[in-house]
Amino acid sequence: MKIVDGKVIVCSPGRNFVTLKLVTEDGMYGLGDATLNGRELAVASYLRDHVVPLLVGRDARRIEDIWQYLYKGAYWRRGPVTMSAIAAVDTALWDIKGKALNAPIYQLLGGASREGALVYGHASGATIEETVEAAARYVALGYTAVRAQCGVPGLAQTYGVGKGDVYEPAEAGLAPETVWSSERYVSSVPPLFEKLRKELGFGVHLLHDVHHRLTPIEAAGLGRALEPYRLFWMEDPTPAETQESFRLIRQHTTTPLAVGEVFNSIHDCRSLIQEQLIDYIRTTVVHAGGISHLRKIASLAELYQVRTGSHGATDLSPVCMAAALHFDLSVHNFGIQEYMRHSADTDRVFPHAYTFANGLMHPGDAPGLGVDLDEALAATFPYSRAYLPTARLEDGTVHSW
Ligand code: KDG
Ligand code: MG
Repeated sequence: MKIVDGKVIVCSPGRNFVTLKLVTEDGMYGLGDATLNGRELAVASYLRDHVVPLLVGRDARRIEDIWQYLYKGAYWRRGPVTMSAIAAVDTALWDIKGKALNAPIYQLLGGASREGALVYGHASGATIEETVEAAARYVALGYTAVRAQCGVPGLAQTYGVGKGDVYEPAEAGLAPETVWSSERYVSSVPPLFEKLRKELGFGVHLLHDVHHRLTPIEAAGLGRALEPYRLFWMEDPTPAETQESFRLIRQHTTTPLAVGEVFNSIHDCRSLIQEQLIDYIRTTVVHAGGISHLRKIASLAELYQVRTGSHGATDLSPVCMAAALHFDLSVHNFGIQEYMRHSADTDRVFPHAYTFANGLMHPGDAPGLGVDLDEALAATFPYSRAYLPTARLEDGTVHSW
């Protein structure tokens, strides 16, 4: 089953997406998400100019061999651009394999380990009251897990706080700069969760994302202050290039920790997992080398009772969402899946079989991924430059966010 063509489709139905479509000699095709928010065209070129020429003529059935060939053969290993490109190839090949064998991918990964994947939605608001109302709306929709983010008094704009019901992580044009204050932030979070628990009780899982903005000791203090509200997790408390930072946080708090949406390889989280410094690993299909590599991370994590909690913001396309759900349904140590609903235009461009009911999602039983791409419709939504915002402290110093 030779690969005869590889097409890179860049479109923007509400936001930018990069999709790889691999075609085989018998006319079968598979899709892979290659979207790297704010750096989309770098991955598109990596695929189009450097990877697709290497794939033509190869046997589409040899998923692991092609993965190793692209990873080891490039000499330049890891990094978000390389690993997103490899992820797209890997996902597309799993899609083809599923279609060829007439089976949904999760059946090829060992079958379902559960009835559905627990997902969490995103509640946010400028004030505590608005955020509590948004969280209550998710509960009314059937969600049993909700991430809550709130505006910070004294800061004009806070990343992670959506506008209306849609939260889009990038903004059109050049990267906007926002002002950040960790002092103002850390004192604003405990009252939010106090109010959420008062209004919603303890029957719903509550999550919070720190977006890598605190130092380890600040994060330790916040984790400790949040203990009475029993969070499902505190996410990305500090930048994780230095995996040892988490030792310090861990010494001070029992609030569960999640990290890894920006990781692209098992090497980024090896110490975090082996030293049990985290509870959830957030690596995703698209940014961490595809279904094949994510399964290796999950297997390592399983040994240490670390569970998965894959990133699933709207900048990860429905192709990635479908792949994530096949992974989530099958791996034993699944924890939770992030689910930010896509815009109506995105859903029309990427028709899909996955469904949501009663707080759980299922990838469906269509062969392969169960997601398609309407290329004619996609062509009506051309690429449009957009960036994630950046942050500076009140004195102008660039800050992690
Ligand atoms: O592209 C980056 C966003 O997807 C990310 O900042 C959103 O932190 C995020 C999350 O947890 O969804
Ligand atoms: Mg996050």
